[in-house]
Amino acid sequence: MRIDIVSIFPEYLAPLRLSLLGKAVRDGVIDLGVHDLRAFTHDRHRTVDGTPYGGGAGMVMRPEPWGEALDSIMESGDSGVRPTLLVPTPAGRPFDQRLAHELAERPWLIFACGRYEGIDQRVIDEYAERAEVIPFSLGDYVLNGGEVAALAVTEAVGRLLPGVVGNPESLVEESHSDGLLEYPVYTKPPLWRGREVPAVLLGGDHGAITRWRTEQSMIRTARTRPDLLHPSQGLTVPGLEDAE
Ligand code: 6GU
Repeated sequence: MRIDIVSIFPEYLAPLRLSLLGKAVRDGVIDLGVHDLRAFTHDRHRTVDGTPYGGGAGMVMRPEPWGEALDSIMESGDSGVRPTLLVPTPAGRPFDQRLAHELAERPWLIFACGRYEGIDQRVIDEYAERAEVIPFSLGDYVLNGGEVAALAVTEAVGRLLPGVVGNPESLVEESHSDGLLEYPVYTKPPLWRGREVPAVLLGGDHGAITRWRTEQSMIRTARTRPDLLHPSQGLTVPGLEDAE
């Protein structure tokens, strides 16, 4: 899989070269390119932002450097491959394990990491003609920019690629793989500070262990993420077509 990331803080993406993902990059499983947006400016101050038309607080990222950066990246690739352009924004589609699996099937991801109040909308509209554009959000809170989100998504997607996680069994048992949170886990010693490992896990009855784990997953999910068990069903706004 090819992954390109455009940012005004390319150093922010350095952790992608560590640990399991770093090995995947060195092994060629992930072809990673990190690009400095300011390299695509031409003025002395390497300007990437401007005041918002219509007024308001904060700054908006100007379209020209984004156009040059994305053109240059897209021209460097196989023209037969339509890239997926991922745009981190708190106004995007919630990123989840289902989307991670979907992205792991794609040949080429490009992240456009904005800062400030976001990127001029015309950039999104322009590249929707050449890529599948997916604005996404990590959750209902605000980050200063898209870099942390690009790190999170690259790790969530990268670990699903064949050969990145040593034991593929770990991908089956973990949280969200079955729509539930993972059950609690224990290791040696059997007694620590007066706290025992649940007896069922030491008993060797694998049927009983599976049933206990499923029950624990249900309890944990019901307590901390009841929304996963009872998603609000097909809430619609009358008269609203699919927006954007
Ligand atoms: Cl993807 N970007 C930004 N800037 N803030 C966020 C986010 C993304 N997800 C949650 N907050």
